[in-house]
Amino acid sequence: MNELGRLEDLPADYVAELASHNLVPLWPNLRGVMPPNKPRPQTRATHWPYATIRPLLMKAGDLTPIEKAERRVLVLANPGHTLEKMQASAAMYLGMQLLLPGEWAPSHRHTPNAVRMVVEGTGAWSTVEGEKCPMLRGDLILTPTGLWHEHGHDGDEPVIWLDVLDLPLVYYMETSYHVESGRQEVTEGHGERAYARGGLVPTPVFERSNKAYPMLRYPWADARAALESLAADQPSLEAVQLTYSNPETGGHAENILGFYALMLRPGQALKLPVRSPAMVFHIIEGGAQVQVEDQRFTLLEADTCCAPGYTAVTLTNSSDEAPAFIFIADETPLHQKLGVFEKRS
Ligand code: 1HN
Repeated sequence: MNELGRLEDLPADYVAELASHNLVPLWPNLRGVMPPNKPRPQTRATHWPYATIRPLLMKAGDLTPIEKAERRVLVLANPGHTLEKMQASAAMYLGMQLLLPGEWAPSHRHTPNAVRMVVEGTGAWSTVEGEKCPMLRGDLILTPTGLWHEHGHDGDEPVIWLDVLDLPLVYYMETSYHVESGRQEVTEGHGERAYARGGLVPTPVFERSNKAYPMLRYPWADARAALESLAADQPSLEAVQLTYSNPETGGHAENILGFYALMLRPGQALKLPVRSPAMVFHIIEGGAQVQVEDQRFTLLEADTCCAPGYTAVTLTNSSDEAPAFIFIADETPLHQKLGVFEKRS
């Protein structure tokens, strides 16, 4: 491959004159924007232990009342993107949110898509477009683009959850904004009841659901039972994994990011294929080693880590006796829709 000319090879007054006309020579930058054979991700494999986050988040509870925060969140920022950008990867934002008993995070809607993975505590709820969703450990609750959502807490202990948003992408596209409102009216109907069994969907004798997002809450009790059942049914299945899907379309639950629940059998090591999307791993139950090329993290329950795309990742259950349950978020739907999805091995 040819060595291309550098910026320093050009006369400084020429470069300055170009800049004064809003012009830039391509060749000194060409390899940077299009490196040979594979991308050079800014995303770095990063581990955020829950034991580090929790006390700092509780301190935020002391320091900042909910009225002054609206959403009391510590952002899990990837140092490869610089902390100010608040990105876990190119398209993914992660935050750990605290709601204290009696608090209310007011209703709003926005263009970025979000999900919540509940980490600890009971008594909190999210009302999404009129549907009141209880928040229990391991539940996944969707707040897709444009849907009203607010969080409240009738319990007596702190509730903490992990927010996953496609904010970096939506912000980059200059399409990110929000709208506020008062309290929502709670309406009838719960997607997780209507679509309680995979493969059996409500039949449109009169009118088919016109909801773009018919299921908003995916209870952990159901996801866990489905994983156990899949593992028992297929003892030789290597990746015991479920996709959180839209039960009407069969596609991904949201448009940009993909969400999955994975069960590692006792003692299992699972080598994932090398693929283009970045990934996030969050331990719901148990513990796991996450090996990202030559880096190795030991994840305990409620820990979170991320891996850039185009890297080899191996997940190993830390226990020989009990399964480990992992929540995964990735950029697959985005890559597939854009036609840049790749699997290398
Ligand atoms: C948001 O709306 C929530 O509703 C949490 O709980 C985190 C981060 C950026 C933008 C919007 C929420 C968010 C957010």
